[in-house]
Amino acid sequence: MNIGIVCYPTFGGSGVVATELAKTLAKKGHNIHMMSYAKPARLDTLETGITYHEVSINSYPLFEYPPYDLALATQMVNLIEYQDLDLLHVHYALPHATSAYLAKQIMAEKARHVPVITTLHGTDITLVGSDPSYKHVVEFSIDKSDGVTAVSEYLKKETYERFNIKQDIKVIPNFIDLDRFKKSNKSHFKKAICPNDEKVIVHVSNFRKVKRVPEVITVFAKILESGIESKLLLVGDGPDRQKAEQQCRDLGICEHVRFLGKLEQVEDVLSIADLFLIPSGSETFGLAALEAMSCSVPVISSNIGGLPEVNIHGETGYLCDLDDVECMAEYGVKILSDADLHAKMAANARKQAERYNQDVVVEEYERFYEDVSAKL
Ligand code: GMT
Repeated sequence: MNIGIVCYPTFGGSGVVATELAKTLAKKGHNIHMMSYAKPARLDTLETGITYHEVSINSYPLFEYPPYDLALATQMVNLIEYQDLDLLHVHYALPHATSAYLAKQIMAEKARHVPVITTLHGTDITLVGSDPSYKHVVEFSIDKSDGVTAVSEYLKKETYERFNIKQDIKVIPNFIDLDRFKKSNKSHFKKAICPNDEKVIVHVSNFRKVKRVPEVITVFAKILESGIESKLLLVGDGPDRQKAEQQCRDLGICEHVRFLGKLEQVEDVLSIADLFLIPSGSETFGLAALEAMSCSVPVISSNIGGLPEVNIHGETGYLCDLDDVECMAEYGVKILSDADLHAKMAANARKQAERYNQDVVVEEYERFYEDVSAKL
């Protein structure tokens, strides 16, 4: 098929899911055309079978807010016409599903009917999409898509609760490349970071408020206090980075904490990790947790959103109530001080990740493309 994929170009979340999907579909022989305002972080433009089309906006002095959604709709129309797209698959409803609806209507005027599939990821429903300033348009655009998928059962339920959506929503979970995300020997790296063989605790996120980075540091400080020699590696960057650095200074634990910034090869860091922390205040799936689990790293997370679907309490790690840093620290100490428990949970984590095998999940998307196209 000739497939148009639209996403945000982010290092994590929906941008990564869309890009990995594009790469896998291209390997299977589909022609993929990706659209975004910047090159998606995990996309190599030399990859065969994928063409990246940057959406450029003509900014005119009149525009305080240049209309990206219109430029994107125009790009979609161009690609449907000139690349003969069979289908548009947009990731993150806002504004992608709206631009796709517009492009679809324009093409319908030319008697060309192109199905639109919208994949809901999370904040497009929970934080941003349901905001009164966007809600009507997001609701309409999702409902007008020819196929809608959500990345977890939780997100599906949440979408029906927050919006008046009549469409069926199919849950197709996020997925993982099990060959790339697996524990590999990085002993040189481990030695450099942990000269005294300290335990390694990792957190990966975009450092937005919702990720609770200050809680990660509080939990780590408590684990240190318990006497477990350990290091905290923080991967990613974002609004709460400075606050987190200040907190480390205030607690006097800077020498044990490393801010690694945005990284391409997260699996290298996960390969030396003993524990992964994700205490988020909202999380519809928790792709970062899945990446850790695939590298055989037990996870301690909050018990909200889609996280309990991915991280199984007492098996692949532990779940705690939101903001309960005592609970997270206690479980952290428990896992890190019991080698047998750690080994069991590490093995379970990898086994659980295997349920999200990229090859299997991408086939689900292909079947969904066929079903939706056949109905049109
Ligand atoms: O906040 C983020 O992590 C980014 C956001 C996005 O849409 O890019 O992530 C959402 O989608 C991810 C991929 O499906 C999910 O794994 C995350 O749980 C979800 N984030 C939230 O719900 C906060």
